[in-house]
Amino acid sequence: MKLLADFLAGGVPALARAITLVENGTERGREILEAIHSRTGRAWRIGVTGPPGAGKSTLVAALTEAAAGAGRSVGIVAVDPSSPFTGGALLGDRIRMHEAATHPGVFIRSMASRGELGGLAPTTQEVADLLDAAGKDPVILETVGAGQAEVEVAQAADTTLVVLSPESGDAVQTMKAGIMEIADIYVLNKADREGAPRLAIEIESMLDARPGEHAWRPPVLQTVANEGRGVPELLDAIDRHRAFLEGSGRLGERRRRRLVRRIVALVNAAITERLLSDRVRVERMVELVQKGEKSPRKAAGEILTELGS
Ligand SMILES: Nc1nc2c(ncn2[C@@H]2O[C@H](COP(=O)(O)OP(=O)(O)O)[C@@H](O)[C@H]2O)c(=O)[nH]1
Ligand SMILES: [Mg+2]
Repeated sequence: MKLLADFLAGGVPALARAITLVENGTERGREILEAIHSRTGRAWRIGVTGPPGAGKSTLVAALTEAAAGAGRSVGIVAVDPSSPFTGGALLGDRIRMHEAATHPGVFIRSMASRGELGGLAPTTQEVADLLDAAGKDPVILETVGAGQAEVEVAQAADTTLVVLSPESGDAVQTMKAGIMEIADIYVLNKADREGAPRLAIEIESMLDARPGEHAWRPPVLQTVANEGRGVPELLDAIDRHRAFLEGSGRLGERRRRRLVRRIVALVNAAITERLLSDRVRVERMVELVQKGEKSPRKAAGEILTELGS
């Protein structure tokens, strides 16, 4: 395939095209994913999540500037309908993103979020695979924090940054269930605004109160993303987290868990798709359940068996 050859030769248009094919769920997209899979796993995947307006996109642009300035080739997947990467933002933000994007080697792709949850689109990890195989490192995944999306981005990342700002409100409120477990690094952005030190103290005390043993204590960093302040320290912290995961053998375990989730999710999606395309089978079972001939669980079990045969 010419496209594949161009992709492997490092062609930027070929990368963009391959991403589109994968996003659209095409057969050629799947072929490309098969062909490049053995080349994935080299990029460090950084997840960036947090409430809207905390400064995630600005921070991603600043991180990209710094990494690209150090000669690295950065890939960005922004899963956010309101992302400045796609437009829909203030002019100043767009300019900043475009500056980040003009570094040679930087590749930015925006993706629509899935449904009202703002969650990661199912193909996000595949797009990250393409960027990884194309030699991008790091690959940064930005998603707007909306419950499930935070957890999903953490599951797709090697290092997860939870970005908060003094405006995100009371830390205790922000730290809703689950988020304490996903942050590898806390970034308190907008440290130029009032309330950042207090937020830092709140998060530190929450970390103190974590039950159980923890080999990694997430650092709590303060940044002013639009001025690049605190960004070198953040890059250092990401490197330290990487060294921790690699040195302790946890990286392999983390990536294995990621694959388990990915494969289970793909199986789920495939089953759902088959069921939706075979409503008659489902309707038949529903009738039997309604007549009291089977329980819903029994019906589900039989459908599964039929699908597998
Ligand atoms: N004062 C201040 N404003 C910032 C900072 N970082 C980002 N902003 C501004 O906050 C707004 C939201 O930033 P954005 O990156 O789009 O947030 P996101 O929704 O989390 O991606 C924009 O107007 C940014 O220019 C910061 O450190 N300090
Ligand atoms: Mg954003």
